[in-house]
Parts: sequence; structure tokens; C-alpha cells
Amino acid sequence: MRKRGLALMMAAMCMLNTGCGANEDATENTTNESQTVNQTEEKVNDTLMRVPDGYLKVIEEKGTVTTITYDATLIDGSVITKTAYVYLPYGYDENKQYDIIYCLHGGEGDTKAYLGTDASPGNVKRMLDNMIANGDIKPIIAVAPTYYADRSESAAMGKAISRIEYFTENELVKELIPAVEGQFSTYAETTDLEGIKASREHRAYTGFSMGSLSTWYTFLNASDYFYYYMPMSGDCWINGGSNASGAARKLEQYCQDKGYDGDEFFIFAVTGSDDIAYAAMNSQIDNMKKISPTFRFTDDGSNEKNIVFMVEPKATHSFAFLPIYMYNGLQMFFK
Ligand code: FER
Repeated sequence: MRKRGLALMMAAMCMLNTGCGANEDATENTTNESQTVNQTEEKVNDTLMRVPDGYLKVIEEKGTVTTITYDATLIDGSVITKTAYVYLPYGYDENKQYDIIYCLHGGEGDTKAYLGTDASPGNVKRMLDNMIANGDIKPIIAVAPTYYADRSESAAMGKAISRIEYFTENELVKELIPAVEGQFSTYAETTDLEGIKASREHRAYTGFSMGSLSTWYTFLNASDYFYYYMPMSGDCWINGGSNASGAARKLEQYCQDKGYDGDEFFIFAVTGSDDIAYAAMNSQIDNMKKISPTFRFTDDGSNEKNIVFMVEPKATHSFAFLPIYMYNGLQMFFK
């Protein structure tokens, strides 16, 4: 505890002093880092809270990971049975209502990426148990589905993009949500579109890498049904690739078309300074700051911020950082 406090103090001093590295260990990066890293440091305006020690351990008061199957209509119109993993918090009670988060894997990931299985629980599942047990967040349901028809599709990037577009426009709201929230108790009183819309303030969406792309697309394709978004390490591609100003323009135009004034959503965007997504994501955010009045990065007195962008020093493009990203993001959600 004392050690962590000291490290945080050093990190804070570090940010004031432009000569030292973005890492907590002030001695590590002094003179030989590239210009890019120094620019990165300037962007690290806030520090992500550390996941407390022991938060990835299996505990007594643990939730369960179960599966749900549902009919999913593919792009070609055929229907297959798909499986999603569902986390139910400790003491889940079908007479209560729960906030819910949908968690999407990356291009090469699958439905086990976040929660694992009940027999072999993943990092995020164990962390949810600990966060809930310690009162960091209220009990929530988490769902880990896939935008692929089957695991064999995960190798081809082009497939991922087309599947993500299709998933966020169709399957997500028309098939997956009704299946999950028809079976488990959320704030959706009914699972038709009206019921899903009415409960949007109790629904979040997150994803890593290509799952982050799917998060931006869910904003663009299904914002009637979700209030909270957590894109992790992935920017909003336009026509299959990064386009920072194009993405900012598209997101702002979408808000204009919807008549949004900025109170309709909250986005926690996050990545690592050494992540392959850093440059593109950072550039998108910079463009959003410049041209998108609907996205409010600061409180201006009368309006609260509706988007936060945080960068974890040294973090690379790895699932290993999901716990710290989600530990921080989840505590900003469902307020
Ligand atoms: C990004 C960087 C990397 C991104 C996606 C990736 C959507 C995906 C990489 C992979 O799956 O190999 O900014 O944004």
C-alpha cells in the first residue's frame, strides 16, 4: 500500500517533469526514448487506477459463468445456433434487475476471452467477482458473444470487418439481446425494440482491438439501445482502415443526425502507450476534440464530460490489460 502510494507520487512528479518516462519507474526511461514516447507522455493526462492486489483471485463469493444459445441470422440469410457466455454475479436473483455489459473479443479472439468458463474462469470474470464483493460496482451481468459465425472465421481481417458491421446492425439487438435479456433479469421489461430502448441507460458495450471497432460501430448502429461504451485499443475504422478525421466527422455527423446534444451517452476510450492502436486512436480522439462539439472531454460548468480517453503507460496490444482497463471503466458506468 505504502509502496503504491509512493509510486503514484513519483508518477505524478514525473508528469510535471518532462524529462522523465511515462512509467511509474522514473529511472527506466530517461534519455534514449523516441520522440513518439515523449509525445505519448504529454497525452497521459490522467492515471488509470491500479487493480488492487488479489483482485484476480478466485473468491468464495463468486458468480457463475453459464452459456446461452440462440438463433443467429447470417449475412446470407441462413440461420445458425450461436453460443454466448454469460456471467451472473454472486447471489444472482431473478427477482432483481441488473445492469448488463456486452464484451466483444478481438480479431483472433473468441467467446472465452473475457469470462473463460465456469471451470476455468478468465481474468475479467475473477475481477468482476472481486469488484462486486468489495462494493466497487453493483452486481452486473456480463455477456461474451462473438460476431463470427464460427471460430474458423477469426483468421481473416476482412471477414472480421464485415461480420462486425453486420453484427452491430442486426444480430446484436434483434437476436442476441432478446435471447440474453429474455432469460436473465435486466432492466429490459420487454425484449422487443421498445423495451431494449427504454432500458438503454442500464446497458454497456465494450470490446478490445477489433472488438473496439465493434464498440464504435455499436455507437453508430445501435446507440438507441446502449448508453455506455468502452472501446479498448482500437479506433473507428472508415472503409476498412484508420481515418482519424473521417472517423471524427462520421461520429459527429451521426450525433447531429440523431439530434444528440451530448447527454445521451458516455464513452470510456482506453489504450496503452505502446499499443499498436495507440497512434490511430489518439489521432481520432484529437480530431474529435477539434471538430466534434457533441463529444465533451471536459466539464464546462453546465455540461458534464461524456467521453474520457486514458492511456496506460507501457501497455501493449494485449488482452493482459483488460483487467486494468475494465477496472477503471466499469467504475465510471451505470451512475
Ligand atoms: C487498431 C489496431 C489494431 C484497431 C484494430 C487492430 C480497430 C487489430 C489488430 C488485429 O486484429 O490484428 O487501431 O482498430
